Amino acid sequence: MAVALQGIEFHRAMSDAVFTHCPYCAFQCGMRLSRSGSKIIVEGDESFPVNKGALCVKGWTSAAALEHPERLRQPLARNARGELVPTTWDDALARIARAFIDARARYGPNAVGLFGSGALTNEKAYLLGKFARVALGTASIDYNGRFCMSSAAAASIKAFGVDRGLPFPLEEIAHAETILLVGSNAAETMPPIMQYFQRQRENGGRLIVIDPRRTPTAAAADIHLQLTPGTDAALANGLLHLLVRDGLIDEQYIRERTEGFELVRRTIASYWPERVERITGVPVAQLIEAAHLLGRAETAMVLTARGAEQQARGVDNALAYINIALALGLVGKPSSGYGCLTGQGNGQGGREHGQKADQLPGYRRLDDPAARRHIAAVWRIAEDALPGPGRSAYEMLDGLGREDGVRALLVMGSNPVVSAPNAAHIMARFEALDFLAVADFFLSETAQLADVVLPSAQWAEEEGTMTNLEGRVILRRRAFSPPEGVLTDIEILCALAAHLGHASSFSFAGPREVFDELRRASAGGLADYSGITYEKIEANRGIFWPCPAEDHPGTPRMFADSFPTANGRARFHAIEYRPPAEEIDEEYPLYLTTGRLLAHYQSGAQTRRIAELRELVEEPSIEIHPATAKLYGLAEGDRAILRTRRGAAEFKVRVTADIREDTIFVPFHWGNALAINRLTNAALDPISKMPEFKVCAARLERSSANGKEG
Ligand SMILES: Nc1nc2c(c(=O)[nH]1)N[C@H]1C(S)=C(S)[C@@H](COP(=O)(O)OP(=O)(O)OC[C@H]3O[C@@H](n4cnc5c(=O)[nH]c(N)nc54)[C@H](O)[C@@H]3O)O[C@H]1N2
Ligand SMILES: Nc1nc2c(c(=O)[nH]1)N[C@H]1C(S)=C(S)[C@@H](COP(=O)(O)OP(=O)(O)OC[C@H]3O[C@@H](n4cnc5c(=O)[nH]c(N)nc54)[C@H](O)[C@@H]3O)O[C@H]1N2
Ligand code: SF4
Ligand SMILES: [Mo]
Repeated sequence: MAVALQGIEFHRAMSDAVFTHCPYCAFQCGMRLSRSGSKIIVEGDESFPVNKGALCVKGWTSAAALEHPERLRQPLARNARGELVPTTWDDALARIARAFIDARARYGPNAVGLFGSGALTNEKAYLLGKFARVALGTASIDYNGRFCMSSAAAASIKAFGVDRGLPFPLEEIAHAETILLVGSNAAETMPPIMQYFQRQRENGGRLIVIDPRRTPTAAAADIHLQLTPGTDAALANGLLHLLVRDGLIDEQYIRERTEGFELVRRTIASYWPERVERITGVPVAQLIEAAHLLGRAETAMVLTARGAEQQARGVDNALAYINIALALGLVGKPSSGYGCLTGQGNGQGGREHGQKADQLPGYRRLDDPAARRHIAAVWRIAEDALPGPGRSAYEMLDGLGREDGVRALLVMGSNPVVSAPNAAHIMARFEALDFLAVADFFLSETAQLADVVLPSAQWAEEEGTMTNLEGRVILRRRAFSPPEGVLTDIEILCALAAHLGHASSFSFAGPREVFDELRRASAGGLADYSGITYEKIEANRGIFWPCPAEDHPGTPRMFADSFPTANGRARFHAIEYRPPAEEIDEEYPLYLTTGRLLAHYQSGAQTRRIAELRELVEEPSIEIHPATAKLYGLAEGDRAILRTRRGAAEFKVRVTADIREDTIFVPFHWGNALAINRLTNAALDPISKMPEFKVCAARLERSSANGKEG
């Protein structure tokens, strides 16, 4: 596949090269870093079994961030004139500690908040959760993974009792006869994964992609179901309806390994193909073809990503697709099953070790008395000193500066004024804070609002473990020292804890010591890391959790015999299709969907600063179908104003027949006036609290700027 192979070149191995992993996505490609003169050389690591040497353009250019001129090299604090100016670490940390103590004294412990990230190593995510509960005693902690994996995670826990994105190694993709890939543009969001789909095809397998756009991923598929945004539950129910109708489900598996199918059978009975075509726009013939490819395969997989999950019914959507995998008896069978493709570098580990509002390490629940006892003992505090569950990410951000909300906040590893939905509103909430501190490598849009900015060490400058999209715990090694004046996030948290009078609970020499405590804290939990050591990771190129003992090899594939539910069975959930939170109408007649481009990462705080990536894509465009463009009198390169009920923004127009006529797409990698999140809808899923990034109602207007250009 061209996209997957683009940019792959192998360099001669340097003897002093350090093997580490890419700073960006959950694929966590293995790479080698070395220095040649003043240049840092990045090479793909052919020996790492996941990417096998391949890197995407973001990985190839990642070292440019390390010595970037805009990199933060000393702490900043606001002076009397309101400007951010350099200061000492001692002053910066003392200011944060003072602001936290003040907010707590005035408004109570929950007025101090932490916002973490799926970009943080396991050690940092763990330490941030401990810092909230032990050093601050606050319930107010959550993280950007709420905007990312929370719907699929909640669905997996409901259905299987545990959430490990892929409960099987990636390698099995190559051996699945049919794969249903839902709302994933993997060819751009994790290009090296395409080698597995390519091998699957060489083995005679078939790929079905569900996406409102004909993406490079959809173009690589045998069947592309180009659904109306927001209609996944109807489409999934419709496929299951056909599988039942045509006798393709696995009755024995359903009987022996699952519960709750009868209600699902009754629910999907009314999703006959013509009705599903009406709702989703996918022709009946295609529905039948896809259902038969899935149902008649010996081995098959259902994989979901953000397209179906980032919706106000994202959990329902994931559950509706899981129903298909269970009804076909796929879950637990080799080269088969359900999985979701995790997004952020440590999206998986980041949701396991306690930076979530409702969670303790080891994927434990904060409201579970046994979990509280276990963790309180590891942290050597009284059980009732542990706060209860707090608010989810968007709810916390929405409450910033309010009476009962967070008044003093530390953000570590996220840029929410660009990446949160309804971002203009969120920007105003940030401005209403009494105090904001941000730890980052760069002065991100969020850091620009801060009272204190802390310069953090980057990925290649510190050690730490990451858990990739397969649940494989890997080791990022340190290749270089951080620039002078820069501290690691772990050093920052420990120093800040000392300023708050909690030095003894945060006296870690480094990440290894934090990991040792994380192992003990996770012991006996669902995500059990207690048997994993740095040495074992190095010897095996990663260890899959759960790994409950040092002589345990780890768990590459799960669910072969049972599920970690009360009775060992997987659970079906009857799902009714419901329209998106905001439907299109005369005033706002188009669906706006948002997502990613190959060359940029997330809020763009890192990749917009890299010249090669900026050259690939300088600014965002609106993707519009030619028929729609004509309707609005727009041509390629014109500027158009895009308006939703939240606001308006002006973008360049990209005309493409690869998108549905009723849908437009804008990437979210830019800030300020170009931040598409100023327009998105913050309707939240009732269970996962995931915002509806993937669908809202919009309208287009010609920009007056076009007139000038004639
Ligand atoms: N280049 C790049 N790679 C990345 C990232 C990045 O920012 N840039 N971020 C990483 C992260 S954190 C994540 S979470 C992943 C995300 O990886 P993906 O989920 O692959 O990425 P998205 O572009 O958000 O969304 C995928 C697709 O969903 C489609 N879609 C929109 N609406 C719907 C719908 O209603 N139903 C369905 N079925 N599909 C719909 C979009 O058209 C889009 O092609 O990527 C990771 N990798
Ligand atoms: N419209 C729309 N919005 C979306 C999405 C969408 O599809 N559409 N997707 C959502 C998803 S899936 C996600 S994951 C979020 C991501 O959104 P964000 O959380 O904003 O993601 P990043 O841009 O990765 O922000 C990371 C910030 O932390 C810094 N950073 C990175 N690593 C570290 C570290 O180790 N330590 C410290 N201290 N700083 C670090 C980076 O420089 C950057 O400024 O966006 C969400 N927003
Ligand atoms: S961004 Fe993801 S796919 Fe690209 S090199 Fe990094 S880890 Fe690999
Ligand atoms: Mo994400």
